[in-house]
Amino acid sequence: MSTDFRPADGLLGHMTMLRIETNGAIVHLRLNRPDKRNALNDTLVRELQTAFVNLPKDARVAVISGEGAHFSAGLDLSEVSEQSVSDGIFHSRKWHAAFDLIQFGPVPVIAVLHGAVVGGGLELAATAHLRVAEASSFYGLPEGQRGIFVGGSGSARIPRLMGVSRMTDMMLTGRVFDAAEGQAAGLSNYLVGDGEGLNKALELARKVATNAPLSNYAITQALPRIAEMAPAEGLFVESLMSAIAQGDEAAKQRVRDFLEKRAGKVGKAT
Ligand code: 1HE
Repeated sequence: MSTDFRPADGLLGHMTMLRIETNGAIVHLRLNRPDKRNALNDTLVRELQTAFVNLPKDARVAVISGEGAHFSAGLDLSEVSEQSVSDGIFHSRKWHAAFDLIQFGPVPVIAVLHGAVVGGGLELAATAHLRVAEASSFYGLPEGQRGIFVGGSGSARIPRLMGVSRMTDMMLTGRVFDAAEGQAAGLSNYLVGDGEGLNKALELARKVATNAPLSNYAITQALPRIAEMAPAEGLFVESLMSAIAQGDEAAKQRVRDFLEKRAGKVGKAT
């Protein structure tokens, strides 16, 4: 991690299971429970929710990674073994609320994956807008073997990455995908060597942070919603979103910059 990052101020600096650091436009949130393989207990899920509600005003991109040898071992099984049915519903709904704030929060989110990306850990990874996987990553959905079901929005988000058929295979048979299989299946956007994930994510974060904030917002908020709509409705929303984005002064300036030869060309370094 670059030394340019410093501990977050205020509330974000006082989490118990999340270590949060900032560097200008980039906020880095680290799941910090390596002794339990970053298993997601109530506190950690609540801290993620609190963090995304309270991101610094100048944040433009968030990066999520895991401390230790694994991204996350998923649901903390010690907290759910004696739950009643209604406890289970409310527990799942808390995850939904927290994870929705990540996917539909104010900034694009990049997840850095390594080691186990399992169960709820994969559900968390699926909330991110981009995923960078290190070679050590492996993906599993052991809910079938544990006698449970996904409860952290995985049934809605994971099939949109890899398809219902692959997810069904993982859940029914306990099939584990390695990093290369995960990349081929659509679970990651970038596959890098071990120890290279954070630098790659930060490189991407710096690029994403240079886009006009309203464009980034349209990409992360409008795009997935339009993809769920019937084409006629989607195209109508698209026309509104594109007009809103174009109308922003930041967009006008960027178009002028290109027309007056001050902006980079596609595929060429600026
Ligand atoms: C845990 C958990 C956990 C580890 N809940 N405590 N998730 C799973 O079924 C995955 C279960 N975990 C594993 O398969 C392995 O731990 C790993 C492959 C991720 C890592 O193996 P390893 O050898 O590095 O670690 P370990 O020795 O298994 O675990 C270290 C400690 O973490 C140990 O505790 P300790 O007190 O004995 O040191 C483990 O008990 C603890 N630990 N994973 C609780 N998940 C909203 S619905 C979502 C549904 C799901 O996520 S289901 C999938 C649950």
